[in-house]
Amino acid sequence: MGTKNRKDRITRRGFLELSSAVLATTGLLGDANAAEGVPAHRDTTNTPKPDSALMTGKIALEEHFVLPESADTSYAIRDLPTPELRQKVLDVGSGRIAEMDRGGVGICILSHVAAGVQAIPNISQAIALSRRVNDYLAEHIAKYSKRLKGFAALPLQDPEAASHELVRCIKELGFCGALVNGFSQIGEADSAVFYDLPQYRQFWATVQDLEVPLYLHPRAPLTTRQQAYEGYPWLAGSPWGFAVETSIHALRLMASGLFDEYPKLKVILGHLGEGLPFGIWRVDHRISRGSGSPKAKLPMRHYLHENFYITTSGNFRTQALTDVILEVGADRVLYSVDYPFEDMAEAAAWFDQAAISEPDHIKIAYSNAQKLFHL
Ligand code: GRE
Ligand code: ZN
Repeated sequence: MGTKNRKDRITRRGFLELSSAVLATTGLLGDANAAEGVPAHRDTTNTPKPDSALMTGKIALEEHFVLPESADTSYAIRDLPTPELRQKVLDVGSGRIAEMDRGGVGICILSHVAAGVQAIPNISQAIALSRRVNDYLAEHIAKYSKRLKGFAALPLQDPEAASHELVRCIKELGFCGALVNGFSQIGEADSAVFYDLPQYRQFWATVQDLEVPLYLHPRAPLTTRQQAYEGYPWLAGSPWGFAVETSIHALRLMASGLFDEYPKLKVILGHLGEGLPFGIWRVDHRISRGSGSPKAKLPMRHYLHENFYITTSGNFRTQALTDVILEVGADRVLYSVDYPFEDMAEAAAWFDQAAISEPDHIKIAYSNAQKLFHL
């Protein structure tokens, strides 16, 4: 096995030079024909230095706004720490478009900030808020319909209401799918309900029937359930807890047999897969050695490959991106920023120059998203 031996010999320093060759020999390099007919996307007209060329026309899908009346509530993100960030997340207009231009992003699919509707224990309030969020989003993106699209916020406190709201958002508001901020608090603040549970099967049936993806976005664990973070409460949020919460939620969905029942479901994970591409082999390995008995028929990695898409949001690291491409293939990786928590220009400065093949760059930047969302 030449490929294996060669990979084993790669040193950290040599890795970037060799990564394209490794992708080619492992069959993960994109088909060069995929690039045919695609317009030139490196806009060099205003940029004398070739290495500062901005790749334009990217599509980004973990990009957040906040409902004005929610900006100062506990169910909007607790850390809107600066006035600039607050102003950026409120802007669903020209300021946001200017930021997209700075980062070479042609289209953003917008979603409400975490934890949003998921953090409203009162069921009728959760239903009302999701309608308000979705109507507000539809009204604002209509003014920039070529640049801004929407993901539905869903009141998963009531699975049937969530199904109805998703249908309304797709069929009446023209949204691209849904973005859900992790588990829902239901009835009381100290509750965390995950969507592998039986009461959500009908909801998932609706998602599959509509043929739209569901973005499983992070939220932090409840403060009452942060024992391991004691003394380091900030670790429970975006630096680490986000990935822990979301990867466990995704593993619960896989292990429950959900994707055996609904094999066409499409779930999107951000932040280069919340650690799962790196860890999934060991999960299956330990299961195969008797540590665990999932209800699912197949190894977890099968579902990660077949039912998940992974975005680059807030994880601008070529070593990690290369691992994701090697694990799930470039056809399942999509560009994203995580604006305004991340910077459009910084994300582009990394991605546009990342040492991956040209066909993979095109797939991840926009062509995978064009296919997935029929854009
Ligand atoms: C996110 O939406 O992913 C996010 C937040 C808050 C801080 C960082 C972050 O909602 O990535
Ligand atoms: Zn986000």
